[in-house]
Amino acid sequence: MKKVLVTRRIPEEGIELLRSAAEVTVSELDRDLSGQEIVEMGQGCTVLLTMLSNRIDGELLDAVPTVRMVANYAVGYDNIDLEAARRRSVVVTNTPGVLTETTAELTLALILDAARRVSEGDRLARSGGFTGIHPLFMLGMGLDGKTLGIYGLGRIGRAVARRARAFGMHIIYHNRHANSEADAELDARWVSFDELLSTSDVISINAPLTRHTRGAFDLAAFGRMRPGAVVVNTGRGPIIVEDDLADALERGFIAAAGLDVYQDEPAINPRLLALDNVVLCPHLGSATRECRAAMAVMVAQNVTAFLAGEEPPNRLV
Ligand code: 8YV
Repeated sequence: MKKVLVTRRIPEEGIELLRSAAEVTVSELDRDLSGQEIVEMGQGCTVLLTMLSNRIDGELLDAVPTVRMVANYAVGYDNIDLEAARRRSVVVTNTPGVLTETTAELTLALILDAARRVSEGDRLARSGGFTGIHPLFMLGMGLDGKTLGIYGLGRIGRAVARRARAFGMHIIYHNRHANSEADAELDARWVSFDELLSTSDVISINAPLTRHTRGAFDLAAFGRMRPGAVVVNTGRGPIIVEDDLADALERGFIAAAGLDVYQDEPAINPRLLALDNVVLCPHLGSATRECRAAMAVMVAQNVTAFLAGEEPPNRLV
């Protein structure tokens, strides 16, 4: 039987499926494996089942020459050097689709929280700060009739837009290209990046991390936004320059932010930790029992298809 290394425990549904087709080793360490540990534990394996936190590059692949497949337990794959995999004829897969609605839910949670100051109010209430309501107490921003600007209108961006429409929001978006199907479905309008920045009341970042998106939200970008704007990021941390976001929040360029992803996870910029007008979530976008189980089955189906000599359903290279 071929060997599979699973670099971190995933839901049992996936492990069971894997065990029907391979000899499976699941790392028992309750933490991310280092590259060196993956190399050591991956010797003799045909498949590495990896997490977003595992950096897979050419050097690592050369050190585990039996590996023919990297099955990522995530939809995003910026942790994998696809070109290096392609050059070595290593197949790479991801888990698209099953986390779309789940991640959109968390995006709305952050939008609502940041706009209506839920977490801030929770902290205040716990620390004895609720001494009675008054007309100017903790005013936030209402969403009804406001404009949501989506940066990256892919599967997740569209699921965010559908939910936001139920809250009475108008949708604009910026992608490299307009998407006429989405325009019709969501009554959405493609705008330039500049227009997205200057006309959105809420900006939701739902793009993958690429050389085009890395660092797109810097001080200049925050400076073009409305002073009352709320920025939410459930895409990838490095799309925002965190120090610039801290500057923008401190200087009142924007009103609030909600983050699920960070530039250097799991570290969180101490300047953001110190601010009350930013909601910080520990990368929970896909963190529901249902979603993580579906991801586990999907990653396992990719592996079992590959081991059976078939085309894995979610092949990237
Ligand atoms: C991961 C994510 O799914 O799938 C992605 O791209 O960003 C995450 O939600 C999660 O880290 C899986 O453990």
